Amino acid sequence: MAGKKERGLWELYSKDPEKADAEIWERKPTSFSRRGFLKKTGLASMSLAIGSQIPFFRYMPDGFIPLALAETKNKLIIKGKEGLIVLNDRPINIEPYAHLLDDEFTPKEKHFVRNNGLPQNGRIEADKWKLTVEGEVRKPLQLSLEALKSRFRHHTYALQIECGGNGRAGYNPPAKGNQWKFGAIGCSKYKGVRLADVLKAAELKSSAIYTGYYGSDLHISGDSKKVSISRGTPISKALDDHTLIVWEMNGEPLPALHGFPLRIISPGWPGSASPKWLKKILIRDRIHDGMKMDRYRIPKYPVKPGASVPLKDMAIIESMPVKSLITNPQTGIEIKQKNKLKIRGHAWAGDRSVRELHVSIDFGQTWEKANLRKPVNPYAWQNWSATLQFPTQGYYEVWARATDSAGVMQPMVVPGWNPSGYLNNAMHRIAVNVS
Ligand SMILES: Nc1nc2c(c(=O)[nH]1)N[C@H]1C(S)=C(S)[C@@H](COP(=O)(O)O)O[C@H]1N2
Ligand SMILES: [Mo]
Repeated sequence: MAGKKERGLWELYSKDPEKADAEIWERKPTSFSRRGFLKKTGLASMSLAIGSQIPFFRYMPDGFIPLALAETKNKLIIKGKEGLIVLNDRPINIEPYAHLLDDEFTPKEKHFVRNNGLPQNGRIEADKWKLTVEGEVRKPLQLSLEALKSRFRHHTYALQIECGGNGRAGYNPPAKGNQWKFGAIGCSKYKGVRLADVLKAAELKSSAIYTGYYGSDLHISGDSKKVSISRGTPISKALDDHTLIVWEMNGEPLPALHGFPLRIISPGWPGSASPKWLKKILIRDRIHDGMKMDRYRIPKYPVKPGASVPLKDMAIIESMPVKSLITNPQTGIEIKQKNKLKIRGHAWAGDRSVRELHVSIDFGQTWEKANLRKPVNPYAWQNWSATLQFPTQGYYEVWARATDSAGVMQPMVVPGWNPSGYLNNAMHRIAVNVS
């Protein structure tokens, strides 16, 4: 039973969500736990906990934790990324709240950061930088930044990068690793050259089937003989017109945290296939076996939550699944019942595009189609918007659900459990209090 202590939490939540979140976790009420489900709760106690009536209470799934009671708090701050959630500071892992991703293209200040090791930032001299292309090629290359920029045609695209572990926090039992919520996704504009053009110049041998990428960051142990991460993709992805070697993000040199001076973007695939501080492209005659190639995999068949799955039964993740965010308003908004609420966000679908976006204000009983824009180019996220009218006062949640070009929809609840907590593309929702 939610006690007196929860009374008024909604009020605090709508004024100062971070403080309210902190209070929720510090109180550790017995009626619900962070990962557990609410014990069967009646309308009266649920309303009391939220501090408001709940018009569509009857549609709430059993054990459902209303969003107003289920967020986390922020402690650390990283320079240039103020206001974002710091999940880890060694290595640096930071994500924005969903409402900070409202821009059409993600500014560097709001783009998530996922580091596996220790970047050598501050020790990087761009004019001495050399990119090596070797392995299964007839003409190995060593390119300075100048050579790369002058030899190949430039392309600028808006490209989405999402960490394979985005949404990991939703899995139960929990997976090890950064507990990403919704923010490990960004879509910024990048300028660079096509990886395909560079590989053409290096002349791929017919034995070339996979790439292996190496950056200059050190292993987290500081051991210079170890690599922090080295992943790659099948050659077909490397040859895609939108797989770029980039040096510019949103019209500026690539920021240090995002891979200055060079990185690859393999858009729509787990972010781990987009190496930062790029030094070497190794063309392989087999599936790359670099550091962490055994990670970013999911079971080939559905498994029981908590199961351990042998590596031979795990498949490498390629395209990321369809997903969307509500980026405006911020969750916890308070509105008057007579007013309409304009909401908007983004939707994306890995290698696919998004065909439709629907929203619901009654816990999924009915759905309304939102306006959905086409992507500015393939692999850019798509903006959507909708206007809502709430029938009565009370606590509502707005849910958003994208459908991709193949007809695949986002699930409402977290999808199939997997040991490392990848690919959680459950719907995003915001809390709305109508008075
Ligand atoms: N060299 C290097 N490249 C890397 C990583 C890394 O740790 N080192 N992390 C990868 C992972 S797991 C992700 S999700 C993306 C994140 O890119 P971002 O930090 O620019 O958001 O970078 C990828 N590229
Ligand atoms: Mo990642």
